[in-house]
Amino acid sequence: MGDGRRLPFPLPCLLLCVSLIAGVRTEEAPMDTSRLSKFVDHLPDMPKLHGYELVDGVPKPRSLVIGMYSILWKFHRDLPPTRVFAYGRSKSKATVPGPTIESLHRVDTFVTWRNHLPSKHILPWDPTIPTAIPPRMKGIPTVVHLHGGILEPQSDGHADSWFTARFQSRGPTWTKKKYHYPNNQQPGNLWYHDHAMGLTRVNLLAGLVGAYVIRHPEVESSLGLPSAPEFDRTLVVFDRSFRADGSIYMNSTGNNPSIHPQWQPEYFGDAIIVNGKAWPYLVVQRRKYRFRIINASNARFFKFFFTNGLGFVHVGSDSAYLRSPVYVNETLLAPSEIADIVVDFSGSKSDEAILANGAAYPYPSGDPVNEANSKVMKFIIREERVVDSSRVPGKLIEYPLADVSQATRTRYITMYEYTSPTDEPTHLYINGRAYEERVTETPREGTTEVWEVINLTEDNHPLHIHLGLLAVVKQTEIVGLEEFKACMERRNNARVCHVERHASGRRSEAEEHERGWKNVYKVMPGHVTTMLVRFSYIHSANSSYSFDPTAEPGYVYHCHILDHEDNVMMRPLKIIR
Ligand SMILES: *[C@@H]1O[C@H](CO)[C@@H](O)[C@H](O)[C@H]1NC(C)=O
Ligand SMILES: *[C@@H]1O[C@H](CO)[C@@H](O)[C@H](O)[C@H]1NC(C)=O
Ligand SMILES: *[C@@H]1O[C@H](CO)[C@@H](O)[C@H](O)[C@H]1NC(C)=O
Ligand SMILES: *[C@@H]1O[C@H](CO)[C@@H](O)[C@H](O)[C@H]1NC(C)=O
Ligand SMILES: *[C@@H]1O[C@H](CO)[C@@H](O)[C@H](O)[C@H]1NC(C)=O
Ligand SMILES: [Cu+2]
Repeated sequence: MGDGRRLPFPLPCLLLCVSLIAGVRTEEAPMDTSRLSKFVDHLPDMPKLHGYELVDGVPKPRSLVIGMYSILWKFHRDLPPTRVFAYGRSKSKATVPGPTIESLHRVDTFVTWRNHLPSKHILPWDPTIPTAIPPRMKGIPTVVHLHGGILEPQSDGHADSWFTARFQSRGPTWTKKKYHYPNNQQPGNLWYHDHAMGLTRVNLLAGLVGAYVIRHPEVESSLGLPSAPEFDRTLVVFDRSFRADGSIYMNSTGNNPSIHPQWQPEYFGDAIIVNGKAWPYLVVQRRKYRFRIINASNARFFKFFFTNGLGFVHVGSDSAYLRSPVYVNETLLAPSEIADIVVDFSGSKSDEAILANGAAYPYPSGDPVNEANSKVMKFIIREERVVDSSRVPGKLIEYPLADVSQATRTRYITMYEYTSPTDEPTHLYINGRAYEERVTETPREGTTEVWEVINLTEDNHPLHIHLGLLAVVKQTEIVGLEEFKACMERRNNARVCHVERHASGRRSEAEEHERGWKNVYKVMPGHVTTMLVRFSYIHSANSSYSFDPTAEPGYVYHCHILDHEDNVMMRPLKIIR
């Protein structure tokens, strides 16, 4: 930003904060994970928890208690057990990722999330970015966000609604223990993960992630997609680095250590983990499978493809079914995005298919993939033919897109990255504003707005909006980028800087499978991305939510590269009526 608007750096780091960087061994290098054999561990299925109860065959609401525990987890046959933080119904049942919660449309699920974590973190963190720090540093702040959930603010897992073990310390906006998930939105794939202020990246790295599916049998069964549990699988994918003793490696030195002793702009791990195992394998039949792939990496993008040429079919995005299936040979998944795909192994010419990754990191301009992170998992395809009565129908489910002309207003959302004199990123802000500054995005319930998202950084930032759903209209290259950027850095006002004149370059279409309503969209650098943002359900014409969306503490929207979100590419979002 220009001089007039230079934002205060967070607290200078005194000696104290060095001692706060908790429980951390100092710089030992990560091990070379490429030494680990690939495809030796069988792909686990995470435990399933039903978010409903059947009473005389009728589904009824259910209350669950899910804890967060410090446990040891085997990520690979040849790696010693790793200390992780894991979700589960009890310590002995806790897993990484956590149990998959299966809920039914219109049947309430209640979850009391309990923190049983010790007082010291297993990973380094950074007290100089805005961070939840409990009194006397006792306990690890956590709060659970259901990503993709359309639900009340009190249950949304607001970053400042954190709590420590036994709810001893609570963040400033903490309201209640038992979260309410009404599940009265469109069927689809969600995931839950930690969202504590300034700790999201490390709490997820430690293992606090899990899948959540909302099913709507009346609507979905007629589609005929693979649906038996054996053929409808959730894959939670993330990347991690390890030390030779099995512990998770995260660099404890920041890229600007005199400003932020630990924070780095992007975490990348070299081992690719699927459902808690590094490069696992799965034996499959020669038939169709549905895979709901959740990218739970901090910063790694994945470009998935099969080495034996098998294609796949997108049937859903990260929030909803697509209107019709989209056939592709590769797909790019940003952090926190979800791909809902069908793979038909019956046409495979070989008896093995390796799911591979070809995305540079950081994406799109970083290092090419290497031997280790270019492979994800292996499918071993049985030889014998089987009868497969599932299908991919020509039409899936259509949720109408609003027309831009019906939008009630336009907002400009600009992404800025700030650097130190050594040109290393120090922090990132949306609209040049710190998270604590007063709320500026106050959409009205039931409306659809146009958000013009302007990326002035060099990275692709996956934008995620709590409560709302977004649909990309167009992406327009900025012409005269340097002039526009210089103006924005001085004035921080897109209209004053003539955004319409600059947003006149080449237009690129959203990928076909990303044209519907979504939760996350990858915002291209140097472009203005025009999106519709809708604050109502998409499967019903009712413009009111079933809860009060105006309640405290409100919502947030943010970049879903967790290292950016933590420092602090996140802003409050307050719904009005
Ligand atoms: C950790 O980060 C620091 C600062 O960016 C860097 O100098 C160092 O090489 C990193 N360590 C490893 C093992 O990558
Ligand atoms: C996928 O690859 C196959 C074989 O290379 C090709 O025939 C097909 O057209 C490709 N499909 C798409 C959607 O690109
Ligand atoms: C996974 O999500 C992370 C963070 O949102 C993102 O940086 C990464 O590119 C994503 N990877 C894939 C394969 O989508
Ligand atoms: C964001 O914009 C910058 C320039 O303003 C560009 O260099 C960068 O590539 C953009 N990021 C993405 C993901 O398009
Ligand atoms: C819309 O939803 C609200 C909240 O659930 C409900 O009170 C209202 O009756 C609904 N309106 C219609 C027309 O269904
Ligand atoms: Cu970002």
